[in-house]
Amino acid sequence: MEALANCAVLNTTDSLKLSITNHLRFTLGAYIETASENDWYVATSLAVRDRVMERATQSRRQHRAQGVRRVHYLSLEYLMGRLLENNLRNSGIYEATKVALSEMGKDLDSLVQKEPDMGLGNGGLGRLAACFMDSLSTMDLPAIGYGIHYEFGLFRQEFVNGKQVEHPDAWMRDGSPWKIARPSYRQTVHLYGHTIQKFDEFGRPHHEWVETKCLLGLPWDIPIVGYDSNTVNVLRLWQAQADEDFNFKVFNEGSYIEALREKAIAETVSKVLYPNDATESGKELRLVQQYFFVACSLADIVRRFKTGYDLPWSEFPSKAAVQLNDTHPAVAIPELMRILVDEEKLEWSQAWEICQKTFSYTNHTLLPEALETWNAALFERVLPRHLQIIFEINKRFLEGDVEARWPGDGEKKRALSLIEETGGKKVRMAHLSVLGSHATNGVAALHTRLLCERLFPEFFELYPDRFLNLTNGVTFRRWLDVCNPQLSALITESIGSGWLKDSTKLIQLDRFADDSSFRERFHAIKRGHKVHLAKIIQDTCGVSVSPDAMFDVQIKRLHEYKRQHLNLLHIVSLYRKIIANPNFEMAPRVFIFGAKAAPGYYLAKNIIHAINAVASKVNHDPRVNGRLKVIYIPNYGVSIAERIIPAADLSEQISTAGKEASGTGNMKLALNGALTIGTLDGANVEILEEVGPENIFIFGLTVEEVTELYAKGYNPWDFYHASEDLRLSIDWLASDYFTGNQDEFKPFRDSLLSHGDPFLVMADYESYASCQAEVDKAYRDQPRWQKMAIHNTARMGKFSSDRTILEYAKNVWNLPQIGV
Ligand code: F55
Repeated sequence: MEALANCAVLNTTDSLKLSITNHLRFTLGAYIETASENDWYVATSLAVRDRVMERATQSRRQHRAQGVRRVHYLSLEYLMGRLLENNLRNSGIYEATKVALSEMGKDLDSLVQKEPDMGLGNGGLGRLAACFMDSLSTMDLPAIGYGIHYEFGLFRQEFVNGKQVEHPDAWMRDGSPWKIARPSYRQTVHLYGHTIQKFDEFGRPHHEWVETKCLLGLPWDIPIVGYDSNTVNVLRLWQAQADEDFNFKVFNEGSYIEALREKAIAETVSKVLYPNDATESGKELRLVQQYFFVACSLADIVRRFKTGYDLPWSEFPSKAAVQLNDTHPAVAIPELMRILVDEEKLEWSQAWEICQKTFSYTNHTLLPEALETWNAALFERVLPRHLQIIFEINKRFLEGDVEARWPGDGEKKRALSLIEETGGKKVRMAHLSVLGSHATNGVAALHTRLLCERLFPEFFELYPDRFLNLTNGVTFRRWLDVCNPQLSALITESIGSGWLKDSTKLIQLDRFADDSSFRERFHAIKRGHKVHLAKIIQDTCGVSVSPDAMFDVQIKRLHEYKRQHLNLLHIVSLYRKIIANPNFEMAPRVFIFGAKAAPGYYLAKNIIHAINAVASKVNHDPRVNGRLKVIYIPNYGVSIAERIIPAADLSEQISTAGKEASGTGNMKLALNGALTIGTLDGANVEILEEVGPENIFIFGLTVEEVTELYAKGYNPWDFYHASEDLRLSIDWLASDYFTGNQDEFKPFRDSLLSHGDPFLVMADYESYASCQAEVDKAYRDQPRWQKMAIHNTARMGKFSSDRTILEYAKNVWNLPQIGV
């Protein structure tokens, strides 16, 4: 691999052996003969890290020397998963390391499993940030990711009697070989207090934020290794610490215990990730988390600007782009204004221009309950100066651009205001984000259209040029090369290397769909993964499944809009038909679920229980006779996804049209040769365009039909009465058959009937069930299915996050690609 030629000597088997044994002996103080598997994992990771750090330093030096613009990705979440295997494969030393270890009697593939997942995110948004970090390094773009060093990531899920129970995820209890503390870049953050107006020697007023509480932020750096590239960017995560000086006074007063209590409170700020993936908690600690990491990150960016260059502030945006991953870091906008106006004494209008040029914002949801707002009184208590700044931004906006465009129009002002006035004042973080940025993007074509038409119609009218679409993507390294090395090797053998870095080349695989010997090899790889997953299922769920059955997979957060319950109703219907007719013919299917529910989301938890209850009946009913299995794999996350995705035959993407912004699991599954059954929602629309209607199963209402149905008055009972199949399934599920208690799934049934079925499960059921019958037919024609699967893999080139990130670089950040 050419990119590594300059340090080839470090990457030989002998050199790796020496490094690993040195780390075992000198870093870990272990005897080679008795070192634990974990010691070997740590020593191997450190040996890789040494090689990577060299390149991280070089990248930083190069970026600084060239004075290039950098992107700073601000995200509350990074779902990184495991790093060792990814870093080995990306840096081209996987094989050498495997040999080095095996010569010392160790198996690399079992060592990599020792690594705990770095699960610092909820779902798609957090995993997208991780894919973007991989693509930024691979595409040689100068970038830093900023986030929070959570002590506890997303909770670990367990089932007790079929119900979800949450446990803390202590991912770094034993430390992590990948993170490096950077105490010299520690930052101080202020919170609470109040503001006072003061005057300078010319009688000009300014604001001071006083009597604040202080927190320290300690940065931890994680190197991000690109594939076949020498660029190593970093992910910098902030850990909250107590300010020792602040506590010193209390110590002196003899309140030792009191001082330590303060310290413990300070450290709660980076303690735990909030486990909600679609509703805002409105909790003070969450706001403090947001501001803490934003303030640390901006101070870090400003420090680099001030020490690295001697340029006027007007040049700040030419050195720094800042991307807001949803509204969660949007407090960065008033924070940069505070720095520029209060500390650097810039004029407001100049500061505002700098802000808008610096920031850009990605929206990830249209769901009204997920749009972040903060109670103004709470906001004022935590960040009094920032609320003042937001009011000032709003005043100038409403009296300026809005008044100029729609003179005297109070309705337009109410719609566009940064402050919602009904039911107590609230700060609308999405409006703040659009206004404080030069670009706002949606994450799939359909989503961006709805963003402009429905979520921000007035902003779109006022500033149409600020909106753009950037369809999501996923990194083909982790989601094909690492998780499916067999398929990766087959592709390289067939079309040559290069496709992992230039995904447009993947289309060359398309013609192999007609080659029966290729099809056999493709199928054998899929079957191998199914055998492997069957073993995992046996070990974790105690159920045996056949690798020759269709593996039908729905893996994503548990949410009503994603409609896992639509899937379940269809399963119950099949179960009923099988029992009613012992000769009922169908291709044997294993329905596989993986999903965590937010701990406070009562109905989602009821649905989980229902799936598990149906599973335990179906899996033990002899009448089913091998035709049906239902598996709920506990504790879904990145690493288990890497096992499930290569083994999937069918990918369930069945959200209510208009609700799923993009989806990225849909892309990973299709890339690994699963066929999609899906609605015309999110990126499914674009997947359909790429694979063609003959290679996908589309059903259900379109966005326009959904709107029409709501408008004319939706009554789920109409569908209940019209379909005997649906009626019998729901009533059976809500009976005492599955748990012995007929009220157990009443919340589930009520949500679909008496509570109005907000996500149109009933309305889409018939269309879904008949589409599933088409799937069954297609699967029974194996040559046809294999061809479709190969077309899916071959036609996924568009959905590489490299393509997405190059679009951001060109259309939003104006970033150059810098080879190191
Ligand atoms: C996390 C915290 C809060 Cl407060 C709200 C939402 C989330 C979250 O995890 N959202 C999320 O994952 N959104 C998803 O983003 C993906 C990447 O753009 C999309 O593909 C997906 O459609 C969207 O639901």
